[in-house]
Amino acid sequence: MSEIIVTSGQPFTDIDALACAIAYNELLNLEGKRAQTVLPGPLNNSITKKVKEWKLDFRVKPSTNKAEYVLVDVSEPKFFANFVKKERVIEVFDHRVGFEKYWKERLEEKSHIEMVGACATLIWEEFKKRKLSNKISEVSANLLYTAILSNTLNFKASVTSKKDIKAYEELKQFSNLPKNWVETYFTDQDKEVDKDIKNALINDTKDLEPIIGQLELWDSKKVILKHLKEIEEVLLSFGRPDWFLTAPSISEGKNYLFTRNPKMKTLLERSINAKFHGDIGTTNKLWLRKEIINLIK
Ligand SMILES: [Mn+2]
Repeated sequence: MSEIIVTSGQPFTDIDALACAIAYNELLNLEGKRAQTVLPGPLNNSITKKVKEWKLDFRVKPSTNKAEYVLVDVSEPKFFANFVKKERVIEVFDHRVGFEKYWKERLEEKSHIEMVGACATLIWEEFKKRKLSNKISEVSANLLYTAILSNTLNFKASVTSKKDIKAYEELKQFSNLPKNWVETYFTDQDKEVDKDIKNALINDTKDLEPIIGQLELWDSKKVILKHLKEIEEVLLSFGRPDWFLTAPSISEGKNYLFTRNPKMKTLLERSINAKFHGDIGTTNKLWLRKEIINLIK
């Protein structure tokens, strides 16, 4: 029997990909199967210092090329890690649209693509289906729990589904996290962004028409007002005048927006009902960038 490689294969690894890969590897091991977790991309901001202190068992390169592959938090073949042999993929878990039919035809019931807030929710459902939820380790439960929190922006993002809420509640009993974990987890990310806002923004800007920078923060008002000059420098460096920043403020459930461009202000007022005072705008609910893009297209 060849070994199974559980991987995600995005250029960056976020908490959802990390959680899904490690927890699913554990589920395979509980069933007596040999597996390894391979995550080649660098870990992004959503994997905080405290998360990194947990015993995270993964490698960045596969130790074998005679493997079968399970993909988590990704389903579009062009984003798979380059070592993945597409014809040897045996199972896929994802929460993105576009490749449901493709994988259903190839993998049938081993294709798990559903539009939930976090892929971690689908992995937890798999533990239950396979009657191994009581055997989940504390680290895997902590990871899945945190991934749901992160991908749903503390349940304030509109991608949040009932299944995410249920999984989160069920995982709590198997996890071991401090009482104030929600706030600690998000404010730790705010601190990192505050230390190096330029880098954080460069890594989360989409060079579209217009250029849209994003910073997802617990308290985005506090962080962005301090750094307006740096934010403007980064977004102007893309070379065009049509730019804006969108900064979901998770604790408040709304976005702060920043642009100096009157055309962009009008666009945001019309599309997401933003209210501008000078160059700073606010919304009355929390918007993800992908939702804003769909509306301004
Ligand atoms: Mn995800």
